[in-house]
Amino acid sequence: MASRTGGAAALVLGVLTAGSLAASVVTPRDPVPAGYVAAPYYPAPPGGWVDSWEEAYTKASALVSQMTLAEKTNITSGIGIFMGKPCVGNTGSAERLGFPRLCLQDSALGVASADNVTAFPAGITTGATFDKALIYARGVAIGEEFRGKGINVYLGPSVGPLGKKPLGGRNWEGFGSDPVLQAKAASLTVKGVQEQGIIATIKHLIGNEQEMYRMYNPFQPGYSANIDDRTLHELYLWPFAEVVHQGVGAVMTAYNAVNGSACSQHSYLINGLLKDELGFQGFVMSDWLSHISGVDSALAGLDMNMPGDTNIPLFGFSNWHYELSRSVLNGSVPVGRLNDMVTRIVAAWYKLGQDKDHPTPNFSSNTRDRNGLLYPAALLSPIGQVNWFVNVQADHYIVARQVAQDAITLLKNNGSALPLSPSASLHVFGTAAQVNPDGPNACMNRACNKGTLGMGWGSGVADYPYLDDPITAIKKRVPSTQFFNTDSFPWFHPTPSPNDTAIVFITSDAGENSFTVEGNNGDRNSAKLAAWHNGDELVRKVAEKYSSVIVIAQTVGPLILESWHDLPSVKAVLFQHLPGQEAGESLAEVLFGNVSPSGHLPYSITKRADDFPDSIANLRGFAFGQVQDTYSEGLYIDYRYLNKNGVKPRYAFGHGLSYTSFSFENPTIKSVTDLTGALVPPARGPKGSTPTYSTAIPPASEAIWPAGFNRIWRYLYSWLNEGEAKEAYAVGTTGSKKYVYPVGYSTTPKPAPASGGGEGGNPALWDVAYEVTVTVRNSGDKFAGKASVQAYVQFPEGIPYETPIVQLRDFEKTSELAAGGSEEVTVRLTRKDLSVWDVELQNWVFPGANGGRYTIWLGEASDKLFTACYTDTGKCETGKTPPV
Ligand SMILES: *[C@@H]1O[C@H](CO)[C@@H](O)[C@H](O)[C@H]1NC(C)=O
Ligand SMILES: *[C@@H]1O[C@H](CO)[C@@H](O)[C@H](O)[C@H]1NC(C)=O
Ligand SMILES: *[C@@H]1O[C@H](CO)[C@@H](O)[C@H](O)[C@H]1NC(C)=O
Ligand SMILES: *[C@@H]1O[C@H](CO)[C@@H](O)[C@H](O)[C@H]1NC(C)=O
Ligand SMILES: *[C@@H]1O[C@H](CO)[C@@H](O)[C@H](O)[C@H]1NC(C)=O
Ligand SMILES: *[C@@H]1O[C@H](CO)[C@@H](O)[C@H](O)[C@H]1NC(C)=O
Ligand SMILES: CC(=O)N[C@H]1CO[C@H](CO)[C@@H](O)[C@@H]1O
Repeated sequence: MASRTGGAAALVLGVLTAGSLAASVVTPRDPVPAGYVAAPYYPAPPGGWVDSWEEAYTKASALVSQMTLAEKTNITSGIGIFMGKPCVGNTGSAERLGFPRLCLQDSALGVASADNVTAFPAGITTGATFDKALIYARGVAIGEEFRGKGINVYLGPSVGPLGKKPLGGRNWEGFGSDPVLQAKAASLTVKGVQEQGIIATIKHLIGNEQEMYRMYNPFQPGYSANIDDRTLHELYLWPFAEVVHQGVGAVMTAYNAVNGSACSQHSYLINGLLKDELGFQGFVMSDWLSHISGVDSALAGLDMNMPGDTNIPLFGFSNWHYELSRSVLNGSVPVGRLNDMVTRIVAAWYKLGQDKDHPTPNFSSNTRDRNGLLYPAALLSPIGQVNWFVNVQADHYIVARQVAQDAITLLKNNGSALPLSPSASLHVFGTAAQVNPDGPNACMNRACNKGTLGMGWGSGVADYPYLDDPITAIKKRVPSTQFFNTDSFPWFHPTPSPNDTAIVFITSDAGENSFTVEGNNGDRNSAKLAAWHNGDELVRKVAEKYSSVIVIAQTVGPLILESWHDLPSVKAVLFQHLPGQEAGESLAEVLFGNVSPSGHLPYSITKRADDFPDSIANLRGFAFGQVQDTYSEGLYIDYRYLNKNGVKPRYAFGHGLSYTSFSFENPTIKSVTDLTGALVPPARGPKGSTPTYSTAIPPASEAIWPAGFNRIWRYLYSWLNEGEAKEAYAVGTTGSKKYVYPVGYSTTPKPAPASGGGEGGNPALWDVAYEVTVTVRNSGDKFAGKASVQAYVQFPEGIPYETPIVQLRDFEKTSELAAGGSEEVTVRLTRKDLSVWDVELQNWVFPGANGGRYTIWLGEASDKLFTACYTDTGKCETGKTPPV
């Protein structure tokens, strides 16, 4: 979503620039390339037919049936941006019936714009742990903090962008450039958060792989991500399916378009894929200020408009609220659609138990003072207490530090340069070793890269309560450490002794396009994959003088390391990713060998940026009309592309070293559900029933302003003037004017898709087909350590589908194994893991149905697969040559 204050400003500026450029020349859209179609899909499938939601829907329909029209439309829309009350998004209420305003708050890594909260490590850092238990524990802690602040809806986690473009600005908010890593990390996060009674929001649906040109404005549509059906199912939609299967309460659409149609009003995407095929039962909200139509977005399946305004905010206008009341009275939006919208929202509220003892918000997104404007955007606003300074941190620093520590990814360690001895002579270079001298929160929305880089910028941030920086933790262990707080090699520098070890900190930042930082407009469009502040040159200079150099990167994503990686003095390279508030001790514990590093790369690091094709390596630049971002690489992103094309990366997806070594012993494979002969999943069951309400247009009186109501200026309401309400009602009941419905609009329900049937799709897709078990031994003799077990599938040869050579399907991490110690680890492969999306059948097909050997490869990285198990023979082998 757009950030606190920058979003609106940036949007307005963007409009002005585009306008003065050439308003008359701009055509509405450049053509979407041939073959990409946003097909109509109507009507919106109502929610409530899945068993696990039945109780919530029963309660919801009892409440909704008592609501007036204005109460219903009040709940589906926000009250307006910066209206206080007090979150980044706030719905209207139906107070008469005890339904409160809902508070929706950023960010994916902790409570944004609030005091006394934990700044957790970012998604990309969390993904790098490859540790399910830890990912879940972080979700629990995040959920506790959102609850403690009285929030209803957590605006996370993010799995879109998926991370196909290394330069993309918001990849760091998600968990890594692989659908399964994203899917499992996001669903464990959702589980942890929702168990605390907070509605989680999976975002952004879909194709938001770059920041530039993502937004619609009156002069230019947002870019169109053109994605074919199979690629959408097997890559970009996969994590959404998994998280819907987990029971997520909310989905946020993306700013951009897919196949030419804006995601917030894309009927095929929302009605077809999300609500029918994936059986999503919660509610769908727009991203902030991306709502561009009233009737059409409702018909397309959108349920909530955030933050309520039209896409030019602060004029007191909304496409919904009073307009939605009008659209129902005048018959353009069927009453049943509105009832479904409200019921979905109210059902999610009941499902998460928010009708019982849910705290009310006790903080303000708009100020850190105790008292503030109650309606900041209203100008003439009463003042009152807005912050109660509730400390929600508990002991969450422990899980935050554990994630930061277990994410640290040791890429290179030549000659066992690491760990360091406490008697080492250390010279530290780079401003990132120390917290920003102006304070860790000095820049609004972290829109600067100064000092330790613990998170990217934009709406996906939280305020640091403190930032434990690396230099403090290093000096605690080696007080004699010399620190050169500079990103340029000092012009006068005495020749170091051969015993001196240099540690060089470098960074690379990115964020949301509401801010431009050092020429980077959200995406890394200016810095590209080089370290910021000439960090690569700093490393080279240090490497000239010192005989032992350790490079530490705080980074949003991959960097090109080639200009210094192979210099003889560069002994070790570590990625801290984005460590959040616990950047110091977590690192020092690893540097000094108290723990072995155990993080693994959640993306590949190539030798050159153009080792990837143009559609991955480059951002789409300006075009008159709609920018077209066509996914011509299909399934082949990250390691899938590199493997197919025989391009050796510098470091492959999943790579990460330890101070010790591990062996995989006694692998076994067990068939759990026999899928022989079952090309497609068993036929789905019929949909359960959904709530029924009267379909009659409600009387105009239900939407008329109450007498003497004291309106707040620019606050968005759901009422109409008496004349307007009566006029609309007359249109609706006499049919005197007809709404021009979108092409393909229909009120006849479509047949239930064969690939659906439960939350996330056909329930049989989650049947476990095989379990693979292996004993992992710490084969070193000195250090304890945690091992990552990654399971990749290789499809049978000769099947009629081209598939990537290997694809991650499951992962587990061992507990800390003492030298010589071992642990049994089991990974699981479901029917879906062994299937491909068949675009003709519109179903998941299991090409091994008539035999055919799947190989399940196990290893510590995508290029270290030395153990193989075969589904046809049920046998396993170790010491194999990896397939890539
Ligand atoms: C995009 O277009 C392709 C090709 O026509 C189609 O298969 C796919 O379903 C479309 N996706 C969406 C979300 O409309
Ligand atoms: C809509 O919500 C606002 C904010 O909570 C409230 O003041 C107003 O009374 C609500 N309208 C209706 C019809 O309940
Ligand atoms: C603030 O938080 C506390 C504790 O979570 C909660 O009990 C309370 O209702 C919240 N609201 C206010 C206004 O204090
Ligand atoms: C009904 O109201 C909506 C919202 O103002 C408007 O877009 C639509 O065109 C109206 N329909 C008719 C038939 O007038
Ligand atoms: C490791 O260091 C040794 C000696 O400094 C050098 O000969 C060797 O090439 C290095 N290996 C790598 C992989 O950098
Ligand atoms: C370097 O370390 C060795 C072994 O610890 C020591 O004998 C030697 O004096 C040190 N040299 C310098 C220049 O400090
Ligand atoms: C315990 C704690 O961190 N309390 C802080 C909560 O926020 C207020 C305002 O920022 C601080 O003054 C407290 O120290």
